[in-house]
Amino acid sequence: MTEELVLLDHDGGVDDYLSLILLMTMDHLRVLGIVVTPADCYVKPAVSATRKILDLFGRSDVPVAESTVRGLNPFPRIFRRDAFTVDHFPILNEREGIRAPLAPSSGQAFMARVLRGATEPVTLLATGPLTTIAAALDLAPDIEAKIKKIVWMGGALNVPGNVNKIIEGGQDGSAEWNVYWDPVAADRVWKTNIPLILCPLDITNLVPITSGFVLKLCRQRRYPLSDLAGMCYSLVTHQDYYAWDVLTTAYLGQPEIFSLRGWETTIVTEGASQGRTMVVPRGRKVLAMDTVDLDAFYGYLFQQWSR
Ligand SMILES: [Ca+2]
Repeated sequence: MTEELVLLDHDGGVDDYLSLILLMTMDHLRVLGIVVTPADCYVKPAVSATRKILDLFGRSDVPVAESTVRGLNPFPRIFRRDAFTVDHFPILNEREGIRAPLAPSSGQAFMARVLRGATEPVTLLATGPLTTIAAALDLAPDIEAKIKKIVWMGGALNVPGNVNKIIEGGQDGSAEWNVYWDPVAADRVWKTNIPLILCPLDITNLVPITSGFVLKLCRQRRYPLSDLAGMCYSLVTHQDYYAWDVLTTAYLGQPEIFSLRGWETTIVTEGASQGRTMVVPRGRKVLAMDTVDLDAFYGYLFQQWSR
């Protein structure tokens, strides 16, 4: 069996580093590169932290690229500053200098180049907005054929969104943040024929990060990955936090613990519902993660991070 080729496009939030820390434990995948989309982060420290995590894994061969796209609805600054903290974690800075290469081109150009050069279609794992993917498709429309599927943390199908009505005045609360950041980009991807597998809020609502979970991870701190993951989670224990991106990523490692369900959907790009992933008859067909074996999911995290 050939290895599955994967390109990760993340947006630098705490959850995104945890996803990277999980993804890099999956020995059956070949990670071709990592793109950082400047959404839920400040991008320089997010790129730096990403490269340092690769170095920690001994995977300094994996290139990292900085996307230069912009969103329509920026994430609040208070969410974005965690990138600076993670970039200064002691475990990521024992050694001076960074080895994992920084791609000389923009993240979107890098994505297009990697996909064009891939020997077979590539799975895109996207844990942030779809803007970089949309930009890469605009740069190089032929890469659509090289994308096997997009596994995306995004959308809220039959539950409320997580864009706060008060912080984001004028919105109706139906949008999920990764769509809301750039609904036009999501719509661009919706208009392709690329198979889409969503990990929407409908299922991520089942995986809150509890204090008990974080403390259990701390009990196995003797493993460097548990120490690092525990540090990341400690930054978010004061707020309502979910394993949004981590659950999405776990699908690549343990698809058999999930069930999928098909939906017909459209992206609302304007007005008070912009960023809503609306279920409509004859809409764009997507698959969404529908159920997950929770014990198996948490067990998988504790197992993968025991190294
Ligand atoms: Ca993210």
